[in-house]
Amino acid sequence: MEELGMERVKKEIIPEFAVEGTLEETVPYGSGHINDTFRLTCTLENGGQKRYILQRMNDDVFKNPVELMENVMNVTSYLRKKIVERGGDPDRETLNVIPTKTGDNFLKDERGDFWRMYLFIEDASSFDMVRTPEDFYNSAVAFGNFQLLLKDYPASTLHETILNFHNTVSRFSDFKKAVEEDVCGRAKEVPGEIRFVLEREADTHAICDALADGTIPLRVTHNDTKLNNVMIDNQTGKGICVIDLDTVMPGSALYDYGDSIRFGASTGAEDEKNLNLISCDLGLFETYTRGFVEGCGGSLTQEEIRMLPMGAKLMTLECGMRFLADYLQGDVYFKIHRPEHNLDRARTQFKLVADMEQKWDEMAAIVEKYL
Ligand code: ADP
Ligand code: GN1
Ligand code: MG
Repeated sequence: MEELGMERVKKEIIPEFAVEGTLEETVPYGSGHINDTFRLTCTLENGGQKRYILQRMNDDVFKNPVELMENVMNVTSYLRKKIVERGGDPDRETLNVIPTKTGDNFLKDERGDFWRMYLFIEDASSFDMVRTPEDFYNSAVAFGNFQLLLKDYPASTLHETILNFHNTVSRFSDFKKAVEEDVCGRAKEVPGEIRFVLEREADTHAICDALADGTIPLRVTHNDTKLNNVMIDNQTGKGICVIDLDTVMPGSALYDYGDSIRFGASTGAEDEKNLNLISCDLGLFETYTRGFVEGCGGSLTQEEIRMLPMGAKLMTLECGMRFLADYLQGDVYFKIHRPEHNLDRARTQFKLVADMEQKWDEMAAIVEKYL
């Protein structure tokens, strides 16, 4: 995708959307690795303000933005109904798509880029690090609850926006291919990291096999449950809204649980360079487990609960493989902000996996309590 000029965004993109009031400010926003996000502030005639989120969808990552937006529209209108039924505020508790002036749910601009707009969720924040265990607990309840709300959603009507997104077996084979092709000649710099992944091939089958033989059920899941994909209400501290719905697809509860642990139960940032600062905090692991099981409202099966530690380990290993593969391929998928950014990210993930392996019995004992 091409670089974005702010003037072009203001002149050519924003005027196409049905925003209220006069545009005052447009700023790049958030720290997601995939889309280009902007926050818009408009002044209303009555002197009030209205804010929006504008995103250029990443069509290198999402090959079919039209299908993606179909998923987003269908899932958000389903959630809206459920939220209204329970007496909630659908303008804050789910994403709301702002149409274009011609009534479409996205804009395809002259260059072929895809854009969409959401109502900005006010009085709420998303965090890149766990501030307090309460935040992490509340995010767990929100992600668990998200899955519960979508329990009866007709999964077969969802498009698979990224094929085999959390299929760790196919992720492993993609990784091996990236090592073999070694298009940038970087493999020789990272033999230890590559070996770390290759030694764990057997593990990559655990969740795929359990899904295939029916040991655990296929569900509608979020699949990208990083802490910064949930909005925490500034007043109540509760997880008010799950955002970043691009990867809502059929999956396993273990994916949603595991991805949150990988990001939020780490004692350091995803891209921390000092690996001595990285470990899996078992206090946070337990806090999240409690919140997620509660949020799922009794819908998790005993086998799913038993396999939660495997969810945490495999989502972490998978993410590490993806970061390292991207490093080997020349940083073409995840946004990077410095050279070796993806390598640093991969290393934190492997450090976490190794730490989880050390703490395996304790992790198993913690989840046992929630059976
Ligand atoms: P990415 O796929 O790149 O991660 P996200 O959809 O997660 O993109 O958006 C990036 C960030 O923008 C989020 O982490 C959040 O801070 C902010 N954000 C996204 N949507 C909204 C919204 N509707 N209201 C307020 N903030 C939002
Ligand atoms: C990406 O979009 P964002 O930043 O929430 C990625 C996730 C990774 C995550 C790692 C569509 O999430 O799968 O786990 O980065 N999203 C996609 O931080 O690939
Ligand atoms: Mg995000």
